[in-house]
Amino acid sequence: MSTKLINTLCPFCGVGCGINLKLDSNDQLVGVEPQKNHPISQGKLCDKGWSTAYAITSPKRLTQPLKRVNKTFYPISWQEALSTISEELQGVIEQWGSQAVGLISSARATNEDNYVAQKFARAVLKTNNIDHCARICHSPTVAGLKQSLGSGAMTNSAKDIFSSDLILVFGADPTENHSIIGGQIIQAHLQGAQLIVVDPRVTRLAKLANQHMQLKLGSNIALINAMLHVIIEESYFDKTFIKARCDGFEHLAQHVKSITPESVEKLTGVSAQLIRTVAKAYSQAKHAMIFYGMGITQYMSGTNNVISLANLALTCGHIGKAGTGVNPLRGQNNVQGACDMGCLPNVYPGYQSVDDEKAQEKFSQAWHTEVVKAPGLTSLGMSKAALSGNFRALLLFGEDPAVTDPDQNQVKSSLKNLDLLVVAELTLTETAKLADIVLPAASFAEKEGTFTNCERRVQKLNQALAPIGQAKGDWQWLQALAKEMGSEQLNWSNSEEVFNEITSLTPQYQEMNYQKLDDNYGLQWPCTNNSPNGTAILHSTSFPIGKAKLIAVNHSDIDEMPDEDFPLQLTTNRLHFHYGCGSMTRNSPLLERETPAGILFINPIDADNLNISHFSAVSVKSRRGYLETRAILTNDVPLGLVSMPYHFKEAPSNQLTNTAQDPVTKMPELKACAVIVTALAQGKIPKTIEQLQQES
Ligand SMILES: Nc1nc2c(c(=O)[nH]1)N[C@H]1C(S)=C(S)[C@@H](COP(=O)(O)OP(=O)(O)OC[C@H]3O[C@@H](n4cnc5c(=O)[nH]c(N)nc54)[C@H](O)[C@@H]3O)O[C@H]1N2
Ligand SMILES: Nc1nc2c(c(=O)[nH]1)N[C@H]1C(S)=C(S)[C@@H](COP(=O)(O)OP(=O)(O)OC[C@H]3O[C@@H](n4cnc5c(=O)[nH]c(N)nc54)[C@H](O)[C@@H]3O)O[C@H]1N2
Ligand code: SF4
Ligand SMILES: [Mo]
Repeated sequence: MSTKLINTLCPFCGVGCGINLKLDSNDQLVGVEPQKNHPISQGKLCDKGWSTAYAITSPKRLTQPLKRVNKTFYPISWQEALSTISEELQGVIEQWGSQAVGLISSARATNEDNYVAQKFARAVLKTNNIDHCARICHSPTVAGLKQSLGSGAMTNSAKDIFSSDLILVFGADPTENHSIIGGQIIQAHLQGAQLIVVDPRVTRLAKLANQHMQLKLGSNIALINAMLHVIIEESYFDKTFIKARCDGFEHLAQHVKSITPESVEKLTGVSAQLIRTVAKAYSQAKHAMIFYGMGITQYMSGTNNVISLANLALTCGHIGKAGTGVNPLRGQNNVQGACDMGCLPNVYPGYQSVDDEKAQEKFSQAWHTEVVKAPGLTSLGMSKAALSGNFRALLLFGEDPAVTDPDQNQVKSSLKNLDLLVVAELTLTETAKLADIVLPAASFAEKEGTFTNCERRVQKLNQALAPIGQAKGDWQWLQALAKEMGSEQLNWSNSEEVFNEITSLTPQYQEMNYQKLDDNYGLQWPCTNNSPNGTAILHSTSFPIGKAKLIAVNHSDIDEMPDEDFPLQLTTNRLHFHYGCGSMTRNSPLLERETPAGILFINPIDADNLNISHFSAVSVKSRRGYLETRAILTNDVPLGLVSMPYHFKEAPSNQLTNTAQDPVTKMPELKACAVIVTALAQGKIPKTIEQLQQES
């Protein structure tokens, strides 16, 4: 049987591995394999990558538009779907104004889809109410690194792992979540690089590391300030680099003068001696590279946590060279791109501020229409305004906030309160079940476009299959909707034309085109007149803001500490075998057999005190919600801390999580809240959230 291979990209995480989709002679998908020469994945894929076909060919795929009447969905034509949406949207805008409508786009969809989404919001709906999951992911990175370095992206490339002498993994679990990079970190460590892990849990890398700083939840700034104290006191800092390239050193030095390692031992749970050892090792390494993730960003102190890590790297001069840098492991396959495309309420494509007059003029001219001047609402801002009735209609594609946003009961109430909810999806997710109109979306295998990975590499996605049933690509249905609303704003005949408009307006993408991307396994931005072949390492000679800023920041407590009623701390994390809301990975029987649908990790001593045995049913309750699940006893979580993945709609950890937010970015504190865990009767099967809510 002859097979055809289509070069394309893995649709899951931000590593951006190259996959080939294998088609038989009837153009049916028969398998997936890694791309041999791909610059990052180099012939490898993780379990999710190998399992992508299950998500594309799942019998659960939506194949035609649906309209909900009470609890039942009826198939309708595209024409009926588009005219219904158009009428309702225009009705809401007439009555409530454009600030009452908005759009949530998708870090899983292409740059072209995201560019068109924000243009639809800004040029057709006339609102800056556009956001996506970066809000609850790396928005503190975008805000924090922008202040410190002038650019909120990974400063280096994945390949730098192999030119680093010391790798500091701070609040990230890459063997689970960025598995190919995680594997490369292990390989570099085996070849001699020191590995240091800072994490409250004993992750797989923590088990292999030279040092594991097992800090208490949310004590990052105190720990980093104490490291800075040692680095400055012992003169380990890079005087030449600081003098030439940084502002604010004197103030920072003064700020950390009294923050000795001893003074933060109790707060951080890390011994002063270990803080001193790691401060010396990091600062004295020739090339040291920081990787960080959600353990830094998903806190009320998220933006300051990021600034604090930038302080650490800058003070030691570990930036702008091979094997160094501050590297946020961007999560979703195209979250870097969705941010680059301006799917954020305060910036146009290329991070050009919506309140900057020059940028307003540039986009008004390019789009032949007046743009709104005030920044829009964030995703959680839209939910909040929906609850109070000030926000009435939401278009959403490729996100499942009913499972992935904090405080599930509140999210569902706010979605139910809308006059119009439209969801474009691959399958009927928990959020789609609440929609008035559901649109069938084409999957990554069924479209052409680009994704931007965590190392700023813009890569080409090639279409392997025709869209299933009547499914449409996201920018294509947005274009059809704009036409239905009488707008001629979105006029392109293919994805390449959209990309060319992107490059004309996004300075970082200026010199890119499809041919060049195809020829080079993608290009890393900035790709400009000065760097037509892209840029592997940022800030090598200067920062976009001139000198980098050292900004003194203080520890602040997490919002909800354990107390008598809720005596344990809950943190949430990820499992290697499942992804996000699980709507794609859970179609794979191979991935699905790996874990039960919902788990709680608990320390054996806590479990013993609560009469909980391995795999038994437990209830978990917070101030916001209640769920039942199974306990897994493990020393990987310390005493007093329990942890849950957020992938399972049957036992969604976001029933429990807190919406307390970072004041700068509105990032909710997804990594810490207080809960009470109770053993359920022996032999009992945990009830799903649906069963529990039907009963109540
Ligand atoms: N398999 C899989 N891979 C994924 C995803 C998935 O759902 N499944 N999602 C993708 C997405 S969207 C993202 S954003 C990335 C996220 O990737 P990661 O950032 O690795 O995500 P998490 O596992 O949520 O959190 C990372 C670590 O932070 C630790 N942590 C918690 N609190 C603190 C703290 O106060 N300080 C420190 N230093 N550490 C702390 C946790 O114990 C955890 O090990 O993964 C991407 N990759
Ligand atoms: N408690 C807790 N909650 C968390 C986190 C945590 O650590 N703890 N992490 C947060 C983070 S970092 C993130 S990024 C969010 C992620 O939250 P979401 O973005 O809601 O999660 P995903 O599962 O990636 O959802 C993407 C959806 O897009 C659909 N999809 C895929 N491709 C396409 C496409 O091309 N078009 C369309 N229309 N749909 C498509 C998939 O079917 C899937 O249902 O979750 C957040 N929630
Ligand atoms: S590491 Fe990420 S991009 Fe690579 S195969 Fe796994 S999920 Fe896909
Ligand atoms: Mo994320």
